[in-house]
Amino acid sequence: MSAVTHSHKTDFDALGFTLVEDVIPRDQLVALREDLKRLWKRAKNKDIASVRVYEDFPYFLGGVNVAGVEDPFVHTPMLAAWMPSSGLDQILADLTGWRGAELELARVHMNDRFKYQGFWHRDAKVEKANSSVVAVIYFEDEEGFRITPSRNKYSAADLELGDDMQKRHFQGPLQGEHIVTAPAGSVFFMKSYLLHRGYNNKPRLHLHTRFIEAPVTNAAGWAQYRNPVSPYDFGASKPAARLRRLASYCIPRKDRSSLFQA
Ligand SMILES: O=C(O)CCC(=O)C(=O)O
Repeated sequence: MSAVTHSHKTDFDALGFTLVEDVIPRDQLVALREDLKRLWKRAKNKDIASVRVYEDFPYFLGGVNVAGVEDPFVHTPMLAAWMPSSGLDQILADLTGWRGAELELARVHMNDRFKYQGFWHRDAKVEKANSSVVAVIYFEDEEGFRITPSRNKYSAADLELGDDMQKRHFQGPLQGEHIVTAPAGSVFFMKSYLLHRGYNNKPRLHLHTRFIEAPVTNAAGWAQYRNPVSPYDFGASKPAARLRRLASYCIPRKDRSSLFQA
């Protein structure tokens, strides 16, 4: 039976996004979460090179404040085994009507002691409005992700406001934005061109994926996905610079609070 209800489909068509709950069964969720936490620990100990450390995640004490692991399927065979059997292929087919879906990006996002407040941006050009979809798979309860729906003037494909906003690196609130509340085990699907920004105020752990339309689905091949990124350069910043940056995160700025979690 498909997890997609009439209301998911209506939301996806009208807004460009929808949240599907209980995609990951409870026993799998617990095992996957533990496996991903082990991955996170290894990344903090610099055992994994293909990581993201955002500008606003300075590391100081207790290991690297890792914000993402780029090649999760290489490092967590459990996640790689789960992915093709997740049911995402059927959900994507039901929501989009695509003949098939190809995985174009997979990255685990995490963070602990700082908030994340990203800039408004699109993940695909407006030309891909109906052929590219982001799916965010939550392993912990999460709240804060901001998105503007397809009919909102900032997301609208026939206006340039969204692209302008992206160029301005804007972080403040936008009229008509939705704030996503996602329980662990749920998956948030959104058209990739919609204007959105990451935001969270609690430790988080999710798998960020992006799919494009394809002639067929080869779900078994999804776990083969590799992200061609260079290893993170841990030597690029000096302790004094990290300390200065850490201090600056205590101070609220225009359209941005301090980056310490509440
Ligand atoms: O970190 C997040 O929650 C969102 C990241 C994001 O928007 C992206 O990777 O496109």
